[in-house]
Amino acid sequence: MKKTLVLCLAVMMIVLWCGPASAQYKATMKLASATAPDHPYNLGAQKFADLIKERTKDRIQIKIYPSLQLGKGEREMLEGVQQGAIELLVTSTGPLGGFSPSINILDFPFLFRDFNHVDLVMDGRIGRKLLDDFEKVNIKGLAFWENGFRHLTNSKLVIKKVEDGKGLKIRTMENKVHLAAWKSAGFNPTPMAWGEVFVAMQQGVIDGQENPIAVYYTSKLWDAKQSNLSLTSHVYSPAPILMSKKIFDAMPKEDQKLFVETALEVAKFQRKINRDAEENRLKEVAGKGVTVVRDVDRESFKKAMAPVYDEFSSQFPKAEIETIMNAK
Ligand code: EAX
Repeated sequence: MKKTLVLCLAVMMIVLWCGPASAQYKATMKLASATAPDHPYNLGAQKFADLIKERTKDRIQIKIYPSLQLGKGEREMLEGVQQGAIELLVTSTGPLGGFSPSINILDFPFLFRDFNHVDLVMDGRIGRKLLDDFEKVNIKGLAFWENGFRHLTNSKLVIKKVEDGKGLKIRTMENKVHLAAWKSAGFNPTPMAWGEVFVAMQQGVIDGQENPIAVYYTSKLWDAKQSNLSLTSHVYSPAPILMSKKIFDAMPKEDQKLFVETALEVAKFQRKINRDAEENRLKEVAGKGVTVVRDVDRESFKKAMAPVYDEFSSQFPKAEIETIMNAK
């Protein structure tokens, strides 16, 4: 009895002396992305880094590496996260299906009605499940930040309805659902890592691509002959912030909780700056001579891309899709 008491006292002394485990934990981490420094990915990343630094009283420092500084594409950087060489990554869903297949359910065209619908699903049970599925491949899903609704651009012509773009050579992300959607729409799509797209468009290897306004604007795609921007909003693009599970698990519980909570908090901030900037950016690029097509016949794209739902119905049954579509 006396021995046990002494032991407990000793442990208590050590804990009091050393303080909670987190007090000892110090780290410097890298947070990577594929986009330009002023893209909302990196504005969110800086906010996250600042909050983590403040809330851990400088114990955890996070340095931001935008513009593919840590890899030639999002796939390669995600492999770095799996190995623990890169601690954190904000990425599109482009190559993610190759790591966690369930995430591709978010890549179906015209799945989301609007931003409210998006927030409902991403911040709800479905979103959390899709993030947690990454743990099977040594990746910790923290939260869903935003890329945005994607729009079609090209160097050749004004596109209002899907027929206008038949046979056009466009780049898609390395994403089987996106590729199938554009094939079904009669375009000539080719998957390509983001780092290769700008030069491929400048050299006319491809005629067009599709991305949210923030990517179009912060990557200055009008300098790559993308003078026609059709507001197709044909698919919503989330951007999960992912962490090396090895490094996440090595952090004290308090810090793990802090990372998840702060990532969820920054998601609201990051989505807001992305959405609030869109209209002004459209006006600005129109001022640079870009043809911004607002009256796109979206129904023509929706109809032309609809067959992909059947094409992948064995992997993504109708019921699962409808659960997302009908979320209110
Ligand atoms: O994540 O590859 C893409 O088109 C993505 O939208 C871009 O890399 C930002």
